[in-house]
Amino acid sequence: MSDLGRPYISVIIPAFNEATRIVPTLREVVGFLQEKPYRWEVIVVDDGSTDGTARIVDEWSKSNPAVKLERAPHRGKGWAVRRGMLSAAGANRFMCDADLAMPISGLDQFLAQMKRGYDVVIGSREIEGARRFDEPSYRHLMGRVFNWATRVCALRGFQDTQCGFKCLSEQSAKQLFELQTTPGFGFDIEILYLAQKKGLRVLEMPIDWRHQPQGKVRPGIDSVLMLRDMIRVRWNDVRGVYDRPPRD
Ligand SMILES: Nc1nc2c(ncn2[C@@H]2O[C@H](COP(=O)(O)OP(=O)(O)OP(=O)(O)O)[C@@H](O)[C@H]2O)c(=O)[nH]1
Ligand SMILES: [Mg+2]
Repeated sequence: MSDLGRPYISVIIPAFNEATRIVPTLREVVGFLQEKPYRWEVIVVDDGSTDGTARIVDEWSKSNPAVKLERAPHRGKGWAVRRGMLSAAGANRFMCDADLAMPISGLDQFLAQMKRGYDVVIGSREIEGARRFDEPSYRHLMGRVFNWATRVCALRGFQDTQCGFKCLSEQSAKQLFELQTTPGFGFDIEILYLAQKKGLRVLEMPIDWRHQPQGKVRPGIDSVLMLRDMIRVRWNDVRGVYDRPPRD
């Protein structure tokens, strides 16, 4: 049941040069959602892939109108997710990495927590109950150091800000992504910072995580850029950037 009326869930997949991963991912995600009693849509946001990702998704959307392609100029993951979140129609909006490091069946738990009244539910690889598979230990260590730096510099209260699986209600997606300024990988911190600032109910939920090779994040340089972005978030706040009244 995916073609009539307003979706209960929009699954937003940012995709940059994902031609090899996007087909198995769409197969899994669409296969999972097709069994559900609720309406849904999948939005793939491609911002300038050069490997034919957009063409593949376009083909899918011809045979399945609930799969949509959004195209944008290249600006980074953060801006792609923003585009998807703000163009979505769902009552719940779920961002989902194209590598499906969390099996899509985990979506059920997110929706169950949203039903309990949370505004934002974020997947976590660090809190009790999370299970990580196949991750090189240097990568895990880098993640822990980064999360520690995040807590020191910008944002307390979360063990894992960077997980690529997060669910927001329609209202919180609009409220937070409207205010987003970070185009790259640091956007998660800004969104969570804003969620705290606006007093939203956020749950950090343990997930199963299977490390996938050929990731897009370059651990060294991207960590530095994200640290710069989180300092910028603090500076934006001081300057009142986040105090703008919401648009209608
Ligand atoms: N549209 C768009 N998507 C991007 C961009 N950079 C990364 N992504 C997407 O963001 C998601 C996350 O990238 P991954 O390759 O999973 O990152 P990773 O290196 O595995 O990082 P972890 O999952 O945290 O271990 C994927 O769906 C990418 O295609 C970008 O510039 N534009
Ligand atoms: Mg990944």
